[in-house]
Amino acid sequence: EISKKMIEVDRDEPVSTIQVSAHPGSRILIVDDDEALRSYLVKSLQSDGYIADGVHNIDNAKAKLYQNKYDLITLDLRMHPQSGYDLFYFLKEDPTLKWLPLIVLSGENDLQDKVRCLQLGADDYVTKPFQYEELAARIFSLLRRTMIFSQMAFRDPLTGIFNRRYFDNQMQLELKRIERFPAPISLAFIDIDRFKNINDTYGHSIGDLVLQAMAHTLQEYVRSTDLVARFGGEEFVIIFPNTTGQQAAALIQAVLDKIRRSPITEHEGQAYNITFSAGIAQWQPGVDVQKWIQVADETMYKAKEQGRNRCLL
Ligand code: GH3
Ligand code: MG
Ligand code: MG
Ligand code: MG
Repeated sequence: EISKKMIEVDRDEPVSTIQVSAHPGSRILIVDDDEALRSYLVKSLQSDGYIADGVHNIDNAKAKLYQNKYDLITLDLRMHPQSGYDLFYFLKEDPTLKWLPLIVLSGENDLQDKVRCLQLGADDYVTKPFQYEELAARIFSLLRRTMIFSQMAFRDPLTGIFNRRYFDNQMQLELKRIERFPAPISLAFIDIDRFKNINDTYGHSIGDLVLQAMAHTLQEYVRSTDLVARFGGEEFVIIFPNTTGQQAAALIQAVLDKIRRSPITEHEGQAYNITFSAGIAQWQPGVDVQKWIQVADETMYKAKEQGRNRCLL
């Protein structure tokens, strides 16, 4: 979430007291071989509300990037004996890290480096020495731009939940994570029953309200670590990390029980009821993303065939 407190600058205020609010909880990786600078940045960013990690070489940076999901990275170009460019190329070649917001910190105010970095996909370039306030402000601004962009690119405009594109990305990332840290993970594929009837009977805009309410209800039931996305028209998917198929099925069954009991939404005094059919698939070793989705989808179709209004594992 974007912090509402924006930068308040009084013209007569000394620079050291300018308040730049952080995007609380954003995770930042500082890659710099200068120990003093690195720990100063980590400490300052942490006290501004960020989660900040510092590493002194490229191998440690790669390890960190696989362990955690970062929102931004600052990269020192001159690291001995390595060149920051090596990590730069690595980031740009990995599809899951390619768009990670990147600020280059360089010891040299070198025109060629600046142009090269920005052309290769750096989002910003700061020359050492710099004031912490300037870097903090650039980090703030870059995170804000990234958040606005990802809201547009990865959210479904009707329901506000994640879209298919984000879901596909996350599925890839989750499988990568599972390879390193094995744990159960499950997927739910949910399709509203006879949704066409809702549109045909009450109109498309009531259909839209139902979809919004459905997204809201799913979101309400899952944990914050679960990911709800709109897969297509009246189809929703949920990724359940650290969850067995049985556990995911129990949760979806609870949602189904709830919407059987009470209307999904009300509008101008009229209540609307729906049911859905769901298929759950726990991931199995050797199964790729496409196959995993296919298994959940086929299970959902079985639920339809068996009379709808049910959840199958
Ligand atoms: P089943 O139980 O077999 O799933 O039947 P169904 O009617 O739900 O399935 P079908 O796939 O035939 O119909 C889905 C309908 O969802 C058709 C389409 O018009 C409607 N739909 C898709 N996206 C939207 C949307 O954004 N808003 C509204 N109101 N309707 C949508
Ligand atoms: Mg250096
Ligand atoms: Mg459908
Ligand atoms: Mg349907």
